[in-house]
Amino acid sequence: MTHALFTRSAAVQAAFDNGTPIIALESTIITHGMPYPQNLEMARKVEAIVRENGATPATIVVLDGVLWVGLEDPQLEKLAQTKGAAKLSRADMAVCMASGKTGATTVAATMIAANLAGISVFATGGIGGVHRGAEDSFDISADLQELAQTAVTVVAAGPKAILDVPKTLEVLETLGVPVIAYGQDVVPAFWSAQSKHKAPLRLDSATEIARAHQMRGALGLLGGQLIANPIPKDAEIPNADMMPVIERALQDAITHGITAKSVTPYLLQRVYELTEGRSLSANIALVLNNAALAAKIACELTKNPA
Ligand code: PSU
Ligand code: MN
Repeated sequence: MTHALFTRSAAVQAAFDNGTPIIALESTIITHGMPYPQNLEMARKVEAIVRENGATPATIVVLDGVLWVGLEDPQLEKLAQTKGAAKLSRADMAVCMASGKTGATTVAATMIAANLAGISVFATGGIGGVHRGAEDSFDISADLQELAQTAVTVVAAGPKAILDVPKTLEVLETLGVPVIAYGQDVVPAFWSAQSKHKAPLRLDSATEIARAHQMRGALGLLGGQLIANPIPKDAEIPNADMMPVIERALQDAITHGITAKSVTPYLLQRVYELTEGRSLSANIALVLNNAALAAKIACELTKNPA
């Protein structure tokens, strides 16, 4: 079970040996994206939904220098209560592993690990992107570069609405990353199903998404695809309600001098406080919805291998 670079859980190893579908899941959402105990509840529910849809969940994290692909429940429980885990992206993953430390993987680092472990589909909440005010701060998430170079299909509810969504879409286009809205013509806005931004691409079934993933590989194109899956209507917070909350959270981040890696966790926490928990319920609902779609895509890939 131990490979040179990573360790698979028993369930992920079995799925790998049997050639059954596996879904990668990230851990930053657990350690930096949601408070305890809701983070643990979310992580368990996501794993359950992946299983219900015919795939095996592989939560990815670095624990004491070991890159895990799939966790046993006691590891998940411990991780959800871990304070001070690093937030790992492409830049810091190797240092964390080499120094025997613990770090949670962002979208970028999870894609790297998934690709190493032969996993093609990954479900999360929202990807990082171009932050508002990036013209001054230069704060652009490494998630975008990763999508451009690592062949994993990422299912998310769009870029997080705290970001500059049009600039994020422009950068993705420049990098050659397909942004595919699932079943609608506009890019979803994380907590809200709709936005005013037209989606560059649209597909309406898991089968077509799996086919597009394979077609990219066949064409020899580097990189993955971003599937923008709208939050279910009954769980969404309308854009009009979220706008003032996001504005206020962004102002507070400036007032408190929040920069770099702390920006996204700070904004998510502030939005949670300002919505009195409503944003968290929506965030959990959209992650579950993404996990179900991701599992269906992975099943299609297994059914019809390229
Ligand atoms: N999706 C969520 N909550 C999160 C994240 C995604 O619903 O906390 C995390 C992901 O790990 C993503 C990161 O990669 O936020 C983006 O951070 P940054 O903007 O610092 O690149
Ligand atoms: Mn950043």
